[in-house]
Amino acid sequence: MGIYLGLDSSTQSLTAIAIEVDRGRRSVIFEKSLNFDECFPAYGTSNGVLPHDDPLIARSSPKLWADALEALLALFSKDSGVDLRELRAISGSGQQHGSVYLNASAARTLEKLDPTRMLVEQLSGIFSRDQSPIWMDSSTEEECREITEAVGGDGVLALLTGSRAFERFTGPQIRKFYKEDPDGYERTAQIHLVSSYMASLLAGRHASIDPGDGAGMNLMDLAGRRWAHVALEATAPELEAKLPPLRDSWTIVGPLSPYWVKRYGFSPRTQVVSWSGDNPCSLIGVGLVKQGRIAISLGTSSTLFGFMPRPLVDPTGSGHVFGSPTGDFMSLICFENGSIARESIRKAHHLDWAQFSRHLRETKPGNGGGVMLPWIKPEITPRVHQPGIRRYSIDAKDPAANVRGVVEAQMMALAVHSQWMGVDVRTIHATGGAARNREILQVMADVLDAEVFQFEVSNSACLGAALRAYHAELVSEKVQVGWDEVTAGFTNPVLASRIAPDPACVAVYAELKKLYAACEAHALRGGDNPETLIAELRDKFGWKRLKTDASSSS
Ligand code: XUL
Repeated sequence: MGIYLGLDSSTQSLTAIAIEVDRGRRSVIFEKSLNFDECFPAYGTSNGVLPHDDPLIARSSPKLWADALEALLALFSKDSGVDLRELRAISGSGQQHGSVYLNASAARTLEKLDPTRMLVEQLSGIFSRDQSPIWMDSSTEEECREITEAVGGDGVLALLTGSRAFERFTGPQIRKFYKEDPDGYERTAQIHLVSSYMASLLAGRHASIDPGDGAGMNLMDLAGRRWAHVALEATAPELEAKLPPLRDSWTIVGPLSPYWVKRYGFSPRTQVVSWSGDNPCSLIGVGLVKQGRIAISLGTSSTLFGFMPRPLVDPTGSGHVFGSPTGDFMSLICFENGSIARESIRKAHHLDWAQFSRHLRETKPGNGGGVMLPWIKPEITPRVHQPGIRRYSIDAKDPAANVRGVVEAQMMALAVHSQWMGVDVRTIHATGGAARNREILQVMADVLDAEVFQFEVSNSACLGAALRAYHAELVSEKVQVGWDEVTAGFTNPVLASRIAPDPACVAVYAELKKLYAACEAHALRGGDNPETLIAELRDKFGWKRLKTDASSSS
């Protein structure tokens, strides 16, 4: 029998899932989450992000993540009922792109952690930058331009690294830090991703970066899985010396540090396995270990992703190719306005989730020709720097129209912007917190014209991390095992959860998607006012005219 622990250091919380694997028997035996805002209010985060006057800047605290790690492992060691001697390996999943800047004292501090003191107390001297830019930051437009020019254009960078330059990607963030605080950059000995930082805290030594998360930096040669020198040079001087090595996702970083062994009674034989990004981990957690299906994760961000045997770069420039933790590739598109946009509409109309769902049930697909662009935060896909909700033919005060508006917009954006992947989507694996909501998933099925399945474990990133820990241990013991075998019994969708697309609704959305694309074009690129199109749809589907008919934004 073996027990494997997965941790997920996401934007808003730290979660743990422990799995037990005993020949035929496979089960999740522990699951617990600590919400950053609620459990660690002293850091002053809101939805896991530190306050800042500039809406384009989004940072969090690496000390908060360390505090959460200690609190969760303390709780796991005391309350899980797990025999810690059976815990073979721990791996994790980190919010992608976020970076942590450590000085030269970090290596020694990590190695000599004192088990009589709290972790975070001992870390105060190791940072060359107190705050970590995270994936929601979109303040590096200038740095993206500079890097792109230096490497020879969007296409060159995308072919090399899997993505054109994106504001939230780690390379542009590093360049901004180097330009704004050259002394701080000089003092930086090691730049970690959230994933490799958390693994370093567990192992008491600097951990490597895996190709899943490394591909979210605009710094990794995607096909070669090594640092891309031309990109490093375009980003900041002496950068390679400050980056951890790139290693396979199944790399064993080392045994759990004596700190955790002495302070909380963990076994010195428990291995720390390389962490990866949350989306690569989710790919494993929903069982996408070969081509054919896609998954949609409805978390803080919305992401749509799929397994890819060979890297196929997005010619439209909005998608990414990352490494898959299986050693292959994955395609992904990311939308920043995920749970925060749904939550903000829900709160603005004083609804609980049951009322939110009721509005979805009781309103008709197509929203009477109304379209919302719910860009409450700056948006990644499409690129939107000036946040604000845009409404077309939706009354800002009508709760039902706004609920349907936000959900339909999110699903239509997923459909419209994923076409480059060229996947004929028949089946979607839905994951993330909001994938528990069947009304939201019905809209997903109808807009994307695909069957949608739910999973027993909604945090697929965390489950994927636990499965990666299991896989790495097998690899280290030279056991020949396929990913199908690793994931079997954990990642099968719940067959009874199937949500089928309704052909009548699919027909409505086929038209509404065109309207949605026209609204995006109007809002962002000065395209034609979509009113004529709205009127045509009203005639076609017999929808009534709204009093507040003109395009509105607020
Ligand atoms: C992916 C992305 C987000 C974060 C969320 O590129 O930016 O999905 O990984 O944690």
